[in-house]
Amino acid sequence: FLKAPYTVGIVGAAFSGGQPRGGVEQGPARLVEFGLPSQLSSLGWNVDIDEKFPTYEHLRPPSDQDIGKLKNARYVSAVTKSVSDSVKSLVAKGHLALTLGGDHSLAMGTISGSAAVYPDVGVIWVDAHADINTPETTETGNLHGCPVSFLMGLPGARNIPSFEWLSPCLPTNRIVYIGLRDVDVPEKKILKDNNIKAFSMHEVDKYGIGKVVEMALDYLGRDKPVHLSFDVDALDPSVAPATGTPVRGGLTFREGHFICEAVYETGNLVAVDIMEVNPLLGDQAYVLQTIQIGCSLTRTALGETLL
Ligand code: NNH
Ligand code: MN
Ligand code: MN
Ligand code: MN
Repeated sequence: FLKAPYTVGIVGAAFSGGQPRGGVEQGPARLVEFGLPSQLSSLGWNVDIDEKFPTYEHLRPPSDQDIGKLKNARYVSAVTKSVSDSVKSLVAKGHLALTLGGDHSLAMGTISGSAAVYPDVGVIWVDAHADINTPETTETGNLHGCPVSFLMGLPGARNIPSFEWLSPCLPTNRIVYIGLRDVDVPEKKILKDNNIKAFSMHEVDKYGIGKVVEMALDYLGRDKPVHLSFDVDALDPSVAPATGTPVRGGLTFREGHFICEAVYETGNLVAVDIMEVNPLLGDQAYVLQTIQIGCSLTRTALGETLL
C-alpha cells in the first residue's frame, strides 16, 4: 500500500486532554530528541516530519464544560479532527503515517484518517485497556478510555455533541486487541455483545505471543492494510514504567517487539501510533527506559530486525 520512495510521515501529537495527567503531551518531543527520525532514516526511510509539534493550544476552546460525563470533549474533538486530516493526507500519498502521542484519545484521529483512505483497514490495538467505553459507560469521563466506541459508532457513542465530524468508520470486526488486562465491566459486555476479537494476557500466556499474533493477522486478513495502535501501557510496568495508567502483568519487552516485527513482516502497514509515553512520570532512569522503548518499538514496526 506504500509508494516508493518509502516515506514515513511523523505526526507529533503533543496532546494530553483525553486524560488528567500532565506530561504525556511531551512524549513526541522526547521521542524525536532521542533520535527517532534519524534512526528511521538509517533504516532506509525517507522521513517527513509533517508537523513541527503544534502545541494545539490554538485549538483549545475558551471554555469546555463537561458534556455529560465527558471531560474536555470540545478540545479532544478539535485536536483529533486535526490529527485525522494529517493522517489521512499522509496515507493518501502512500506514506506511512506515524503518530507519536500524546494520549490514546488521539486514535479517534489516527484511525479515522487511515480508514478514510482504506475503509477495510484492520486495526491491531495493543493495550492493557480496551478503550471502548461509551459516553454512557465511562466511569472516569476521560476520552482516552473511549476512542474505539466513537470510531465504531456504538450505541451511545453516535452523534455526540462536538464530535459531529467523526462518523462511524470502524466495523466491529476490523479490530483485534492484544494485551488486555484492565477492562471495565461495561466494556467486557460491549466486547462480548459485539463479538469483538480480543486476546487478553490470558491468551498470550496460554498460546504464546507467536500464535496470538498469527491468529490476529489471520482474522484481519493477510491482504488487508494494517493500522497498529500501540499504547505503551500494554507492556509490563517493569518494561515501560513512564505511562499514566500502568497495570501489572503486561507484555514482556520481547512480546511487545514481536508484535511489531510480525506486523512489519505483513508488508501491509499503513499507520502506526505510539501512545501514552509520559516523560514526567517516574525518575530519570524510568523515563529514559520508556522513551528508548517507544523508539525501539517504532523502529521494529518499521523494519529493524535482530539479524
Ligand atoms: N478504562 C479506563 C477509562 O475508561 C482506563 C483507560 N485508561 C487507559 N487506556 N490508559 O488505555 O478511563
Ligand atoms: Mn489506550
Ligand atoms: Mn492503556
Ligand atoms: Mn480500570
